[in-house]
Amino acid sequence: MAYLTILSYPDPRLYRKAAPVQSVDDSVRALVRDMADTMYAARGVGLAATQVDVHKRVIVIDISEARDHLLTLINPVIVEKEGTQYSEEGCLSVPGVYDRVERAQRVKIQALGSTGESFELVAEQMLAVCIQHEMDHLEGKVFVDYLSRLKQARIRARMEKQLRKSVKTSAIHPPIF
Ligand code: GNR
Ligand code: NI
Repeated sequence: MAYLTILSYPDPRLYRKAAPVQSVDDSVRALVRDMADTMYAARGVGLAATQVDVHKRVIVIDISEARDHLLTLINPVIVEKEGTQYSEEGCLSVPGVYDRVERAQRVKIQALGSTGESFELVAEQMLAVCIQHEMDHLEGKVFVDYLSRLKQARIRARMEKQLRKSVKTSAIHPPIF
């Protein structure tokens, strides 16, 4: 198992645009495995490579209750979208922050799976929200960017305060490994 470090908002590396995967080879499959391990350990429903500082168009998602339905999306493209829905979103890169975001109700995407096969998928509700949230990460966008300037400023201040706190505690209690 390999756990990757998840970048925290407002890290500028979250604003980089990811490049398409040229070929789904063993190094990409190893990245998918490490991202899945990291997502499950962090109890997230999705993770984009951008969040672990790898700027390639790779996403893992698992919205199942049993956490046994891994969906891998490589180079995903939205080919159709319709309707609107609002839901409370959270992000592993912005811990503790949840807010309402507008998304398409239904999306049809085309992507490659972990064996390099091309497939289409129609998603609605929660899965559609998750796919749009993760695809935003690949474009260098975080859900916080949709909130008001005031909320963004508050979230930044809170994250910076948390960072200062963790820097202080790690100085007092240096990590053992
Ligand atoms: O774990 C996550 N939960 C979540 C809840 C509502 C909408 C989107 C998400 S994705 C998030 C994991 C994450 O940050 N993925 O980028
Ligand atoms: Ni996220």
